[in-house]
Amino acid sequence: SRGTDWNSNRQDKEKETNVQVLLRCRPLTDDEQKSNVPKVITCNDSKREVTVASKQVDRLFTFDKVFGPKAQQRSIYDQAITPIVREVLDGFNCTVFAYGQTGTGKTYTMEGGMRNKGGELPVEAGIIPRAVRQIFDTLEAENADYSMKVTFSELYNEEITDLLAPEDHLKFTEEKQKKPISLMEDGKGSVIVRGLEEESVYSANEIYSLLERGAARRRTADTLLNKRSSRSHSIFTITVHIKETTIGDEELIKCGKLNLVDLAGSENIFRSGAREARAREAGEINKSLLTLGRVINALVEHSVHIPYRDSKLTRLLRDSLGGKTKTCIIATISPSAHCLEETLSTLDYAYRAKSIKNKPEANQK
Ligand code: ADP
Ligand code: ZZD
Repeated sequence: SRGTDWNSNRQDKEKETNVQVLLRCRPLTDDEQKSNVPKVITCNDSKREVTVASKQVDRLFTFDKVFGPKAQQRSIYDQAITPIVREVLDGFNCTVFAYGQTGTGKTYTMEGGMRNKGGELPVEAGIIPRAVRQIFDTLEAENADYSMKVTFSELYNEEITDLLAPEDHLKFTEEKQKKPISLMEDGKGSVIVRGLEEESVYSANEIYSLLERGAARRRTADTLLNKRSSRSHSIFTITVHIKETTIGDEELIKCGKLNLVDLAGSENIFRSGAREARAREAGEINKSLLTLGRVINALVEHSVHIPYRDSKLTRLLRDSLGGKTKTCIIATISPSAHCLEETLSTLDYAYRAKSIKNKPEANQK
C-alpha cells in the first residue's frame, strides 16, 4: 500500500548520511617562516570556518570540522576518527581519504612521523597507527573473540603494488611481483583485489612491523622513480571479524572494515591548457584521480551514470562514494600565498564532496 511505501521510503532517507568533510591547514615550514612567506589562510576551528584572502574578494568556506595549523595529531584523531573506528567495531565499513596538493600534509595526517621507538605511540603518529591501537585496545577491553586482517597497497599508473608482499616475491624482477594482482567483481557488486597478501594479525606491534615493511618497500620504489609517491595512492585496510554470543545458541559474526587512503597529490589533476597538454605528453595524467573527481561530480549532480568503472581507484572504493560505507574526506592545504591557486581548487573540490550521500549499513553474517 501507499502507506508502507511512504514508511519504508522515510526509513531509507533516515539512514542516509553525508560524506563528512574535514579541512586541515598545516603550519608554515621553518624555511617558509624564515623567508617570510605571506599567509593567505585563516582558520576558525570552533566556527568550522576557513577564510582565504585573495586579490579581489576573500572567500569563506564551512566544513564539518576545521583544524588550523596548531591542531595536534591527537586532537584530530580524538575528534574526528575515534567515532569512525567505533563504527567499524560495530560492523560498518568506513573509509577515510586524505586529499590535497603534495606537501600539504596528507601523509603526515594519515601516517605521521615516528620519532621514538618502543611501547608508546609518538606524538606525531597519524591516523593509521592510532586506529590500530584503538581497535586492539577496544577489543581487548571488551574481551572480544575476534580475527583481524590487514592489507597495504599502492596504486600507481593504474597498477596495484602489494606493499606487504613477502620478501621472496621481491627477489626477482619487478615483473614477478606485479603480475598476479587484479580486480575482480565478487558477484554481489563488490570488488575484490586478487593476489594481495592478506596478513592475519594478532597484536598492534605485529601491524607496526608490517607498516615498517610497507614503508620501507615504498621508499625503495620512490628512489627508483622520482615523484612516484606524490603520484600514487596508498591504501591501508583493516578487516575485523567479531564473534557475538547471543542469548540463544545463535552465533553472529560482525564484520567491519576500515580503509585509510592517502591519495595522489591533487596538483596532478585540474591542469588547464598548456600545462594539461604537457602533462598528458609526459604520461602524468592520473586516471584514478581524474575519475575520482568525475565520480564526485556525477554524484553531486545526481547523474544517471556514475563512471566508477573508469579507474581502479573508483572501482576499489566504489562503495565509499554513494554506497553503504561511511566516508570521511580530510582535505589538506598549505597556508602559503604561493599555493593560493591549488588551495582554492582543493577547497572547492572538498566543499562539493560535502553533498554526497551514503547509506551506511552494518554487515552481519
Ligand atoms: P603530502 O603527503 O601531502 O605530500 P607530507 O605529509 O609529506 O605532505 O607533508 C609535507 C611536510 O610538511 C612534511 O615534512 C611533514 O612532516 C610536514 N607537515 C605536514 N603537515 C604538518 C603539520 N600539521 N604539522 C607539522 N608538520 C607538518
Ligand atoms: N610517514 C612515514 C611512516 C613514511 O612515510 O615513511 S610513519 C605509519 C603508517 C603506515 C606506514 C608507516 C607508518 C609509520 C612508520 C614509520 C617508520 C617505520 C614504520 C612505520 C608509523 C609512525 C608512527 C607509528 C607507527 C608507524
